[in-house]
Amino acid sequence: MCDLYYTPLSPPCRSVLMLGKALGIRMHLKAMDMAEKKDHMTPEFLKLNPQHTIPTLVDNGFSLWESRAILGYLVDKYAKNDSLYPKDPKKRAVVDQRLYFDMGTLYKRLGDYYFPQMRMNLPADPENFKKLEEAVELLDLFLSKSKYVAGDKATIADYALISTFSTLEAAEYDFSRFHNIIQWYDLCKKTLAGIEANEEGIRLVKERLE
Ligand code: GSH
Repeated sequence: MCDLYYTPLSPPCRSVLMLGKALGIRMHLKAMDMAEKKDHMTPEFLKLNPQHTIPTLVDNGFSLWESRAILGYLVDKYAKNDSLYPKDPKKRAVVDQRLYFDMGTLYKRLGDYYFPQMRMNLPADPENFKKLEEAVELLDLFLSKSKYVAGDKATIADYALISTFSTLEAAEYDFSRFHNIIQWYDLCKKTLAGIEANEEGIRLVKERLE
């Protein structure tokens, strides 16, 4: 049995929730209140994760954080086959590239642009918007070459990027000109197992932004 420390508001947490659902893993969900109660700064939680971030997974005493590392671990340990995280070196390398693109470029730029506006009420920064736009263009380019983000089958990179992208949508980012992304997003909504676990968090994000 795995414990998952999470909040549905957090995109990295939602990718793990979706994958856990897809793989049918029984997870003991431990909701964290970081804003008011600072659950992530308690001595008990810091023992599990000194970096005090969520998601944090604890699998039979083995504690792991960084959502994309958790996604890979869950497939390696619990999936029936390696389809979502191929063992073939080149296929896995492409999945990893997309995961690092999500973490270091797309999600990073989403945060750089939106978080100061959402959390500190600061005005939008046009330079950061340009950088975000460039990252979305790259995602669209990747998707001009394959149905899913790392090939013609869904992988954990789709789980990571769907949670980022659905957050952009919730923030009313206009992606109408990115036709490959629109096709992929529709395809994932129809075919990505466990995607329904994204819904509660997206609803909460939208409520916060109203
Ligand atoms: N790269 C990390 C991942 O993908 O897991 C980011 C995790 C992260 O920053 N999570 C936020 C958090 O735990 C919530 S979205 N913030 C609290 C903190 O950093 O103290």
